[in-house]
Amino acid sequence: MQATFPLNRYGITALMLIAAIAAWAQPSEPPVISGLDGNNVVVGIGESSAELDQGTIVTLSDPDSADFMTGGITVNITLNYAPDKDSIEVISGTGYVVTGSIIKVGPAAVGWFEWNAADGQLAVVFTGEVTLQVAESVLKSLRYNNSNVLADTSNRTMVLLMEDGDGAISLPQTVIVGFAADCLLQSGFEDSEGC
Ligand SMILES: [Ca+2]
Repeated sequence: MQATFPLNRYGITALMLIAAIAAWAQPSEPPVISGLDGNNVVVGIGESSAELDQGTIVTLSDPDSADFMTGGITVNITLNYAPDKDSIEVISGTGYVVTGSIIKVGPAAVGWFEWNAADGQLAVVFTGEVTLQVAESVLKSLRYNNSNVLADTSNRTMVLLMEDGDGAISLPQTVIVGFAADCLLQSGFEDSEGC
């Protein structure tokens, strides 16, 4: 006797329902960021800021998230954070513009960012549809600022995470920011950072 699964009037079997629920519950694959982790960034002499993306240009991929809506990026300064001097911001880039703290694609606001000085954290939140290309441009544009470079030239460590809006988080990307002004403080000192 052949085993049969009960069919309802829509022809949906219990197994089909289980498969559909399993597919729905399948966790998202995390976004993958390349070209950022391990960067050694140097704020030049006479400069007060630097982009976190240096050398190999940062790239972003995600096998299953198309719009990054409700996702975002955080960057935490985890070592030598100077609350009264340090900040990180998003500047305008390819495919989007920043107006104040709002990220716009054309006339549409697709996200915002905020620097939290108490925690030393930049939060970028995507509230609308953000393509892979625009999200990648935002990663490229991230900029560290220092309001008094000579006051504290300790290397800053910062850690970036990206969430894809579907519940998956990238691997942490660590960037070190140093200061060429260190060269001025170390007479005759010369190193690979361009002193
Ligand atoms: Ca994903």
